Amino acid sequence: MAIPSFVIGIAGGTGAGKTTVSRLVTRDLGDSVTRIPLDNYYEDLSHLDFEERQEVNYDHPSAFEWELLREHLEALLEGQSVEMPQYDFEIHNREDERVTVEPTDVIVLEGILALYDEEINAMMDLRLFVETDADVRILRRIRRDVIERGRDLEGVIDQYLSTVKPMHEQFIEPSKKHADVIIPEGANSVAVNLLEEKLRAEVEGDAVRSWERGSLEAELGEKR
Ligand code: UZR
Ligand code: MG
Repeated sequence: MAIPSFVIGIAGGTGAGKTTVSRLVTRDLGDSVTRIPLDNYYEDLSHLDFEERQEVNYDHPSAFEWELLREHLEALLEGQSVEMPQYDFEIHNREDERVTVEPTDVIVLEGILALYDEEINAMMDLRLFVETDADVRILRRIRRDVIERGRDLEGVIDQYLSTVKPMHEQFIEPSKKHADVIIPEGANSVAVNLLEEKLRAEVEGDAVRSWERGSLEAELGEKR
């Protein structure tokens, strides 16, 4: 078991390419990385029936069990394993089975609101926001939900207009200000390659330097 040395958050709107970016930047890290989908921390909604669960606003911060996620990240950072919940989109609920997650060198938290919670942000070494145009995102969302998940088009459009879009504007887009790096157009190859190299250096233990978050403006100012 390892004590994680590098925690990355990847946020961005639905269909932005977060999952793709998180897979690509960690593709050579093998067992040294753990990817945590924020979706797995949707609240347990077993007390509601299916119809009620369909009405839940899954794009609002209140849909997530932040406390559990904080506990789990803290435990992983201390080198302890956690029992991570699993989420089933078909039934809009948590699965009964949890999976054991062991701490690894690199941890990636990925999801629409991955940069929303202050305490969780404070645990991250690198915060990324994947920024992709809204038209591209909705087209991808339609492809995924209608073609791959068998939902009907009307429902996807209604959900987009009633919750996905307004919540994006209210909570997701503003969380961009917590990002260290903004990646345009999802899985762009230059950004992905830069990040891959950085992560490889972290895992191999020969990262050039680590830094503290903040503005470096003053550093330059002194030398002027
Ligand atoms: P990504 N979501 C569902 O559609 N059903 C659920 O049971 C849980 C979540 C959607 C959620 C959000 N919202 O837009 C999206 N809605 O999953 C986030 N409405 O996932 O980042 O992969 O797009
Ligand atoms: Mg995704």
